Amino acid sequence: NAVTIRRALLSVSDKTGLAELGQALAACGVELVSTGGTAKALRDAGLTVRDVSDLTGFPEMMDGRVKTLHPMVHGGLLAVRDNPEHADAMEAHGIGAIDLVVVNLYPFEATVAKGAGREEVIENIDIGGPSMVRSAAKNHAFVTIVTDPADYPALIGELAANDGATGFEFRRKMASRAFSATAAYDAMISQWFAFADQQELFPEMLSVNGRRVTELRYGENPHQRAALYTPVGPHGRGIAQARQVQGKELSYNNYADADAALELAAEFRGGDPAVVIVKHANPCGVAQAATLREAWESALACDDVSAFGGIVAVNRPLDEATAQAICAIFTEVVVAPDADEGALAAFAKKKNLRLLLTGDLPDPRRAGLSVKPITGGLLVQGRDNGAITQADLRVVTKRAPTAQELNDCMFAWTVARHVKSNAIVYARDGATAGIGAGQMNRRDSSRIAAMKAAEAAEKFGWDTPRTKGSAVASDAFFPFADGLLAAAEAGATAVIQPGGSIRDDEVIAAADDAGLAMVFTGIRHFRH
Ligand code: 93A
Repeated sequence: NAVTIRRALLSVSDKTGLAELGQALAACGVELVSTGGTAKALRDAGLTVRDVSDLTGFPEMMDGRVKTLHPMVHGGLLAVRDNPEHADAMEAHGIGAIDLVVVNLYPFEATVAKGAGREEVIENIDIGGPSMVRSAAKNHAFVTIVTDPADYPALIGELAANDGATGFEFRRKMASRAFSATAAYDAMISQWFAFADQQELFPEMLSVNGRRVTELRYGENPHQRAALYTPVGPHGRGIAQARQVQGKELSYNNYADADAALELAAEFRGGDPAVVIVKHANPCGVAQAATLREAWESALACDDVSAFGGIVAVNRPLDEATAQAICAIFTEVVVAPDADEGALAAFAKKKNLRLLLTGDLPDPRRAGLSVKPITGGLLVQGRDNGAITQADLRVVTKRAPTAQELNDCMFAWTVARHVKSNAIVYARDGATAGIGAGQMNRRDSSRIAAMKAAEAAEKFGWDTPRTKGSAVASDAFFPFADGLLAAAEAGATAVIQPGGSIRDDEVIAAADDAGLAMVFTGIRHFRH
């Protein structure tokens, strides 16, 4: 897979590092072919260069609009070297192979930035450059493409290490960068059109990064415009692809909440029947039981006040009994992999309720990116798909958790990663007993969760809140013992948390004093 570079085509607007690169290539015996300005710069550096017009048999014409757009160039770039028909075509037309392309494009962005007029901007839409970049990158099995002067040293290093050749891995990496470069270039052009035409920047602006599925009535608030997009390129199936069986049009907030509910329900993919109730992007009740119907009752009992107007997601096809129970309270959206005839009939009576069928639930551990806009930029990170099993837990207290406590710990931990930080989740017997979300300190989350559990006990006439004998999960370490003590006070007997605080010793001692069993996960799940 090593390809020796015999002929290089250089055509660069940014001449940074060009002379050094030309010298290095010439030293390897590479024939240099160039367009006007690039050829001049190379000759000024004392190098021998062949003009591209000599190669094509055509002069550079029409103000340079047509320089390299020619079969002598693109045939030399695109030919599959080990394909006999391609070789015959090269032979028949006298096309010579081009092994290396060094191109950087007309400075479109800088031209716009300096406030140039429309004609000058249009003239700086590079056509021949991106064409060569794409031809070379497509044929990276044989051709090396470099689009950024910052990569010249790496190219020189690659040639030095391989006796004037490049390896496949290098070519593949550079091809990937090349397509990123042309994609970003076209994105800039598309955005300039949106501005230049004085169109509202929205939503044409996003047209290069995604496909608009539908415009939504409004965004998070009525004065905000909004739309649903699906990314260009490969992506899984999720809420954006769900089939809406009935109900009112989905709103922006419905999509966001339904997504949060689906993501948590997906954690129970293939497990016992599970029900998730979400409100304002946080779960307010989650339970697993022998049937969906029982799981629904148990999830609802966690915080039935918040569940009003909530979003429900389940991990298996909905049946009639569960559908009827859900219909008994006001629910905005129901998300399920599927629903049987009886369930569909039950929901049909609630005209406004939106029912979304997703098919197989997404893999909760799949890779992917999450993007968050900040002033003047975007923060991009990998999905939080880190996960642990019971085997990864480290017992840090004198008392080890019982099997029941361990199960409750894992359940609480699974829910906690889907709760906004600071997240505290109490769980017992496969159901959340209290959830504290989004507080600025962990002790408050702990207290709120316990308060909700106490309210539920009062309402449902239980002798003790479900936090009694529960496990409590914290999405990040307890920095002080107070949050943990608040949990003990609420009746928790087991704790699951990442550990890693400089005061872990204090926290562990407090847990031992309170007779708690505590495990460390070694991984945290902030969600801001
Ligand atoms: O006007 S173009 O779109 N037509 C072409 O055929 C063409 N070939 C190369 N622009 C073209 N280029 C661009 O010229 C390259 O992408 C590079 O940015 C620039 C280099 O021109 P020069 O060597 O004359 O400075």
